[in-house]
Amino acid sequence: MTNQYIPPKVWVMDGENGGKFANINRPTAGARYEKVLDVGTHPLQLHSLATPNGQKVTILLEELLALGISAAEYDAYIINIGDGEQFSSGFVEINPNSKIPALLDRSGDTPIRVFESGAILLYLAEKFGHFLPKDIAKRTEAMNWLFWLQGSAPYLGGGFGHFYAYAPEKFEYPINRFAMEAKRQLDVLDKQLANHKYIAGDEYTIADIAIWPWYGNLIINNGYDAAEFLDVASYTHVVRWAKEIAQREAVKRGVIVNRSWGEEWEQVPKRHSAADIDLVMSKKT
Ligand SMILES: N[C@@H](CCC(=O)N[C@@H](CS)C(=O)NCC(=O)O)C(=O)O
Repeated sequence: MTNQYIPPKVWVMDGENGGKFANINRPTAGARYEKVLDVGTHPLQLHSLATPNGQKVTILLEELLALGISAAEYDAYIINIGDGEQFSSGFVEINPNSKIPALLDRSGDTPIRVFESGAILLYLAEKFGHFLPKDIAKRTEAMNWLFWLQGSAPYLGGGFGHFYAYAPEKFEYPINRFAMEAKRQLDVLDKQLANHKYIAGDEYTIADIAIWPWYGNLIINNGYDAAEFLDVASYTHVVRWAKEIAQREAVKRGVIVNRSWGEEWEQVPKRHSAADIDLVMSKKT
């Protein structure tokens, strides 16, 4: 194996390294410019984008609304991460980590900020009392898989997806390493779903809502253009689960919120009421 790169004693950022997102990446945190976030009329204010991490939250909110929980009404604003909007002072106030999704709950006396998509799912599931079983054993199993997803998805997205789809060149070593890990993860899910209807048992929970946008999208929408490369069709139990969840009305609605790409009928950049989604969905022929 040849290796041309010798790391310097101390790493310094040396211009842009190419690849998608290179223009916004810097080794520092904090706001880069002043801007106050928009505020709508609902207590729940979501600032997000329809990437898998963003879709988790909008799917859960749509599932809650589908149950008739009107207190889950929300205003959703798009944060264009390619334009660096995650670095505005207003966004950094609700998420010092500058990554979507971020939620502000203004229903109480003092607004509560919630960042990290897993924390947001947990917050909303507990606040409204749905999609997280009450039974301690079932609840723990749902939490196991929720935390599994939060720890595993970065290997799929930041590891496999980055090197297979976004890096400026195809490098064999990281693609091999992360393809192996992505397939191992798919096999973990497949073995679990062979014996369970949903990932944490017989109930649809926030664990499914967290995992589906990552591994469901990989299977159903050929995420990273890698369905063939990873032979996703061979994980038959994951395929069964992914297709079943894709049929849920709330999932169909949630995945298009804060989206500004794709077909006209799958783009709801801002959402203030159900009508915003209905209108866009009605454009599908
Ligand atoms: N662990 C975080 C990850 C969030 C995340 O990586 N968000 C990405 C989009 S999917 C982002 O905002 N990236 C912008 C950036 O890195 O500057 C979560 O689950 O909320």
